Amino acid sequence: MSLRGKTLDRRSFLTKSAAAAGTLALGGCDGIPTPRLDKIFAASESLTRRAQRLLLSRSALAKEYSEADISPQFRANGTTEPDTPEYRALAETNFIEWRLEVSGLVEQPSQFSLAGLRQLPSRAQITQHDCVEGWSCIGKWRGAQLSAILEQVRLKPEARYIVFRCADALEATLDGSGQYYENIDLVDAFHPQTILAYEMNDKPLPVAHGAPLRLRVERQLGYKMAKYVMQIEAVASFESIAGGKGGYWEDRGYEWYAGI
Ligand SMILES: Nc1nc2c(c(=O)[nH]1)N[C@H]1C(S)=C(S)[C@@H](COP(=O)(O)O)O[C@H]1N2
Ligand SMILES: [Mo]
Repeated sequence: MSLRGKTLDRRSFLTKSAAAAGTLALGGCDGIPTPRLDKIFAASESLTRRAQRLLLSRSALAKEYSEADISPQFRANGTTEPDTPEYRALAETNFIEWRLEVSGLVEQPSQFSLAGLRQLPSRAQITQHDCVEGWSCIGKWRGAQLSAILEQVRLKPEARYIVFRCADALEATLDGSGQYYENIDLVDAFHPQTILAYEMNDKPLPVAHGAPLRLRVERQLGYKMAKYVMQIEAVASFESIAGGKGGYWEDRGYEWYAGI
């Protein structure tokens, strides 16, 4: 599918330009640097060229590996077992009752069972997962292409981001802002390697890795890859969601565009 007409959030390529210009160091858990936007604007004449290059690079495929490269042990990180009664009940019955809810700026809000997702166009890919904490593992993922889901529910023209809401909270808060969530723009949403994975290494996705469904967005760091996805929402802006920065870790200082 063509990327023409898909909106690209300006922040994302400013951040990328900053990274390309070497003004942005990769953030760890603390002390996340902010890109020097003033310097980037000063270099605005080269922005168009950079933007074009970035769009091209963002439609490129992430490197794929062979079966022999698959890590014997794939580390699990963050939540490894959501502890709500709702999630436990779903897991106990093998997620038969689980439904992915797709809502927001779509013509046809829908619910998908796992069996329903398995009928959509799928993709399998062996990729390297890089966590911002400094470890990497190679795994094989199979799942429904997010583009197929979005084509089925039909995005409204105002939709610019796809938000993923997860079953787990990493931090106990009264207002729900400790709930894990993420979002990506439409360039990533329609990228062929962006899948909602229900299998890992040819087996049903284990609970530790996000059962029954987790996002794979292979051009970015691990924290973008929401596990335990319960709900997908198409939005025009993510400013009013939780801390307003686009995801659980973004609200705590990480970059919204975590390109690798
Ligand atoms: N729902 C949810 N998704 C999540 C996390 C989490 O804690 N909760 N952790 C993120 C981080 S930081 C990483 S590195 C990967 C880890 O995926 P893995 O457990 O399959 O290695 O999941 C990401 N997605
Ligand atoms: Mo991570």
